[in-house]
Amino acid sequence: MKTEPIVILSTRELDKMRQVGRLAGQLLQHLEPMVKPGVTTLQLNDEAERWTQAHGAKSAPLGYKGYPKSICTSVNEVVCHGIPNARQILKDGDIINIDVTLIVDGYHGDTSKTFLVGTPSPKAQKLVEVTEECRRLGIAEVKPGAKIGDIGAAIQEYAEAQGFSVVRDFVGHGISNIFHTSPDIPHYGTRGKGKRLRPGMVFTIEPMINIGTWEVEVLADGWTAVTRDRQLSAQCEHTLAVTETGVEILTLA
Ligand code: EYL
Ligand code: CO
Repeated sequence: MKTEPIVILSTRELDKMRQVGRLAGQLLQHLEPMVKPGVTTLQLNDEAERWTQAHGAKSAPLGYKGYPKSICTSVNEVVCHGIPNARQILKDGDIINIDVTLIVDGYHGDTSKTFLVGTPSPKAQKLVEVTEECRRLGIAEVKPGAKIGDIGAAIQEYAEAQGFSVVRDFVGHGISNIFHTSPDIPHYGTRGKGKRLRPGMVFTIEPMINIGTWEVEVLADGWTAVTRDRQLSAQCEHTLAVTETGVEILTLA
């Protein structure tokens, strides 16, 4: 539970968040054509690191709490924080979330998307579509005066109506010149509960949606989170700012 105050960003800080956010979105777009059967998750990592440096940015995950790589690559039953690996070769039918966070001028842009490798099962494709719709519905709740609980409620209602479950153990987070700060943004919850949204707040919405149980476990490496039933999980993420009238998505390419 984070206890820092929720920061309201200045116009100048928001401009830096726009710059780094767009660059993070562009990195995801750059990696997309590489996501094909036969590529390793380490190749995706190394291209992300090369591109990031070539654009004058830094990878935020690298060295964060000892995390060993530049991006997270979460395949199939991996919920989040999968670690890129030279022996992990993508195959037809996999789904893979690529999660990137860049730093430019001290500010962070955090975004992720789940990609289809070849042709996954119809159920897997539906999971990915529902996860993207969950993010869209969560973002649609963001406006001054709304409550943090409105976001999670919208996501949870839709995910569960589609027969899927919402991960509880990982949440969206405030982000600015700090990678993870207040407020927490749960992807489940109750309308009308939680803190009120105000213009200048910046945070991520990053629902993790599972086919089976919402319960996760962390593998012995200390990072990789997997579904307890080893069924598929998908995720997508944007960094957002609350504006005077609604919301601005900062991590569009
Ligand atoms: C590092 C540290 C355990 C990331 C995100 C990399 C992972 C597992 C300890 C959140 C939290 C990325 O991108 C993220 N959220 O959208 N930790 C992260 N790590 C890490
Ligand atoms: Co992220």
